[in-house]
Amino acid sequence: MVCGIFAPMKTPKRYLITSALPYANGPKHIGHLAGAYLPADIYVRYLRAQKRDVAFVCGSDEHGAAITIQAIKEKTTPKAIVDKYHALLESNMKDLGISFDIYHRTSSPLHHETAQEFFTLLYNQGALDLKESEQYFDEAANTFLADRYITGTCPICSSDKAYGDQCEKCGTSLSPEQLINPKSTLSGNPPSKKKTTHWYLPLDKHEDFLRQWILEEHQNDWKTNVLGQCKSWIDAGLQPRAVTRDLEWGVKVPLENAEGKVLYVWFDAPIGYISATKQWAADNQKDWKPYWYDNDTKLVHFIGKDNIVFHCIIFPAMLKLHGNILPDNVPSNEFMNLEGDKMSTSRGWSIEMDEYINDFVKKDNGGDMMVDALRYYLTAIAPETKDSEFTWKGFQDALNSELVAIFGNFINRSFVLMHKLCNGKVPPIHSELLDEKDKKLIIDIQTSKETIQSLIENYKYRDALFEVIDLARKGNKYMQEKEPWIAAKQTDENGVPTKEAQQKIDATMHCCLQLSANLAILINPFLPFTAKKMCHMMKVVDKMLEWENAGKMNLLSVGYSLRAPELLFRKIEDAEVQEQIEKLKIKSKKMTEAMPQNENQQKTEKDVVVKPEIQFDDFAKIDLKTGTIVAAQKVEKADKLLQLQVDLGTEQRTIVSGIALHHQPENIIGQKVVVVTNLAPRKMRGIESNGMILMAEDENGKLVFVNSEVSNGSNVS
Ligand code: B3M
Ligand code: ZN
Repeated sequence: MVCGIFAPMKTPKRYLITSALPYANGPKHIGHLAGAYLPADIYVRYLRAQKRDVAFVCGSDEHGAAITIQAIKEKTTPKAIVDKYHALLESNMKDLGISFDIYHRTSSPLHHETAQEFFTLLYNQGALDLKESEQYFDEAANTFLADRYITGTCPICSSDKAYGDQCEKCGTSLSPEQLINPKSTLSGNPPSKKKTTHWYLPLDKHEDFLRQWILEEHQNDWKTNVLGQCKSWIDAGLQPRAVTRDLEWGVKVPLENAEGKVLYVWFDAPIGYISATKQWAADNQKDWKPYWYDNDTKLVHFIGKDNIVFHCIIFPAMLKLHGNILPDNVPSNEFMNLEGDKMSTSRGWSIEMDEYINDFVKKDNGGDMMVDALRYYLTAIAPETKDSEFTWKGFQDALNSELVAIFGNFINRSFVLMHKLCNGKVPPIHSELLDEKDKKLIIDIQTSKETIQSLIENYKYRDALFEVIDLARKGNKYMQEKEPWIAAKQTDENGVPTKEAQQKIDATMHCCLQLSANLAILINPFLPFTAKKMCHMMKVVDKMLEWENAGKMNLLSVGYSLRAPELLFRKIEDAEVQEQIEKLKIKSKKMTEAMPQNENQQKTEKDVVVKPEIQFDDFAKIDLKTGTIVAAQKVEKADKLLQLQVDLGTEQRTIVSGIALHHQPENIIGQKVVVVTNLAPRKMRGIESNGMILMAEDENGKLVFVNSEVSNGSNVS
């Protein structure tokens, strides 16, 4: 039985699975793990168990301002930074069971070569445009200020910590020009402007292809959050993107007249997937090319939601120009919060992978079992469709009442009873003696296998994991109903169970043990260390974990003696929960206190919107009238502006409004609006704006119209 909602898929010849390359600028927290690494690892472990040809590649992203700014902070060189954090990230991922086939790095010569070759091919095709523009410049530091070298206030959410490439609070991608009150990260000074030339990828020329490929071809198989973000980007009109920067640290632009220029980090980083594949292939005597050129390769990028535009729009446009295959899917997760607040390494409100490893895995009562405990909880609360929240209490509950009480309990009881009632051996079963309960259990195992398979192939790991737990729950119920300990009391004159009673016990325990073996196979992609331990208890080799074995009822041979049960999981005590919460509070207090003054003043939603009190007279000065938008068009060279003609009943006004990122001109003709009509005229991009329309910000940060169903020119008071 296949889970009804999904159509069966054709099996591709090979898979190339990537996880976002983390910046090697510091430790990464468990929110990152839950977003881009753990789901990919589950998928890959499943594919390997299916004996599919799969390469799982990742590595450190070692370029860009993220690295050089950290080097300034730590008073060292960018090279020292990437060496230090690359080693840390590589070892953390390994400790947490993330089974990359290769964890590469973008500072490697092979990567530089690969990225330069990529750029050159596009350049030679004429696919890149050279343009001169004025860019922000820091006179004191004598350097151009792109991306994270410039900060300011976000035009969308008003956070005063937005970077020149992105606002981390609301996730909006920005250009330095959009920042309000920009200042240099290096000197803290307001920047000046200076002319420079750069190469641009004209995304606007690829808009039709991207719209067709994403919004039509993938409208049914990509996640809604991914499609939604892509749609708003495409609808807002794609703009040319500079793919080079004036910086020292990075991949040098491979052209003669390009002194002091490097590739933009978001141009070279995704090419890191290709260089990693090349290195992996070289290390394993394989040919890398089919993984990037053969259409029968399924390429899947696992990422967090702040990376969507790069993986769904920019990189695919690059891949297409370069002649590569395109991703089949980009399953992006939302964010995982922590104890009621956004996770943030810099504010200390986080659980770093490294911290968890030290506090739980490398402790006496820890080990791999605590890796699986974390993998369990992170999958159970995975932010697959919306932001989710990690709490230490939730971790404790999930562990104690699901993993220990359901899964661990079933395996433990099966092994204990088998030793007690069946001499420590797999007992025989007579098929003619199977009752309805036995038969139902056998069907349940098969059904679960198919459901889990279908869910995993459709990137629904939470539900897949719950299905495994549910099967263990069915096992507990089965054992409880069959009560082999009662049959054991039907004894003959020597005190041993009667033949009939023993046959009943044997049938029940046989089914429980075969279910245990099945559970090992089904849990393996999620909790690989647990599956391995179960194999050890059953004295079977890891080969048993191959997916095709799931659903079988002869995995353990009759008469085979099994080991005593081992401890699969341990409970989390209340004191541990308290300790972690305290630790989090202390860490965050320490780190926010150490921050420069203006950075640690966390704004609440209210701080952003509440303005000082005004008197009625102040309000009465504002002339508000209703109107209708009768014409709308984009303002040239201004991403955010629309030029509107608004009918106010007695007159028409030209109003320039910053809503272009939120509304298409053709969709707002006829829209009723409220207008501030006595605002002094203001010139924007050469157009005089005579008034302002009022907009409201919805919960997603989108600007929506304040509706007014009255005739034009009515006073608003
Ligand atoms: N390093 C951004 C990030 O860590 C970036 C991802 C690159 S994936 C090619 O969110
Ligand atoms: Zn913002």
